[in-house]
Amino acid sequence: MPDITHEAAYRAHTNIALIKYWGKRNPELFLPVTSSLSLTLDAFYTETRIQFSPDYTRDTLYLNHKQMEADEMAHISHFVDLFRQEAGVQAACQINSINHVPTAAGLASSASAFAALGSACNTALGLNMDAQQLSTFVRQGSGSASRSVHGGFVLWHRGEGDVSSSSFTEQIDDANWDIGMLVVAVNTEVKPFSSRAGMQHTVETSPFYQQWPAEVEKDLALMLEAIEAQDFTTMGEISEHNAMKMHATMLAAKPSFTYFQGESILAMHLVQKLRREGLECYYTMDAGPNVKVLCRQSDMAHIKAAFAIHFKPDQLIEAKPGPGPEAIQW
Ligand code: 2P0
Repeated sequence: MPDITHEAAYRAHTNIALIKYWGKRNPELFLPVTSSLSLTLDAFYTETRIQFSPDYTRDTLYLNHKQMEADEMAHISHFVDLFRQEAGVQAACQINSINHVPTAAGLASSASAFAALGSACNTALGLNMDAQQLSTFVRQGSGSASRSVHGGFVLWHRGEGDVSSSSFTEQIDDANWDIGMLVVAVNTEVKPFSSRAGMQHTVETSPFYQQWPAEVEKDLALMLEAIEAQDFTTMGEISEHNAMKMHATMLAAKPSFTYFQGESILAMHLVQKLRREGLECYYTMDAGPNVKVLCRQSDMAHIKAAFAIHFKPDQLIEAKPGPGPEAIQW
């Protein structure tokens, strides 16, 4: 690399899985036990700039203007190393990153963070990787981040054995139809069990986990057909069932744990009630207490109004399908 600064800046959006990723077969390479499928959302994103310079003596990262501690930097530097090795460069970097996530949501997302950082590394180091190859690098920052390398509905292939290049993501549909997601932010003081630790604990101790890969395989096949047919009802039913099966594996772990909180259950009951009343919507939950309500964008206003009776305005965030990473001016 010549003796000058190389830099790039990207915006990447978070994604919510409709068929969940829960468990790694190879933790070093972030290779998942199963394939998964997600929807990228417009409402939550990270903007990141990276600058490489021979003048820097070490890697630094400022997240929301606050410098990251040295111990937290190790994983980031290891991630950037993947790109440095590919490009044959050694220069240290400075990273600035801003998370655009409503504060109340508590949805700070490693998915948008690593997708933005990986995209910026790819451009700053002149690697010109296509999205498929980039997803295999981004995956090694955080598994779910590999899905944020595309917009719309995204399929993450589990891949074969320990072959990193076989576990990539692709967009299967741009989701440019009547789809929306209401994020119900359940505030919590409780420090969550990280998803990384939670999934490992589940893989190791939950007797229900043995059934999980077969369930995902069935659900994924049906989900792909439903998306192809733009069959919202089937999509919603499968998403909700898949999410609850994932949470059931956690309840059966030893010791048992759950991300559900009181307001999470309230939100799920509300979805069921709305469905009984003829307003079609479905819930999904991830490694935290927030509930995401999959709905038709055209029903969003009605659904939000029903939730507004029980939740405060800043707890209800409307989202639409979002795009893949975009280069930005910094
Ligand atoms: C998902 N989750 O598919 C699932 C559902 C949470 C529950 O992907 O260890 O932060 O960095 O690969 O990607 C969250 O897991 O875990 C996640 P790592 P990640 O969205």
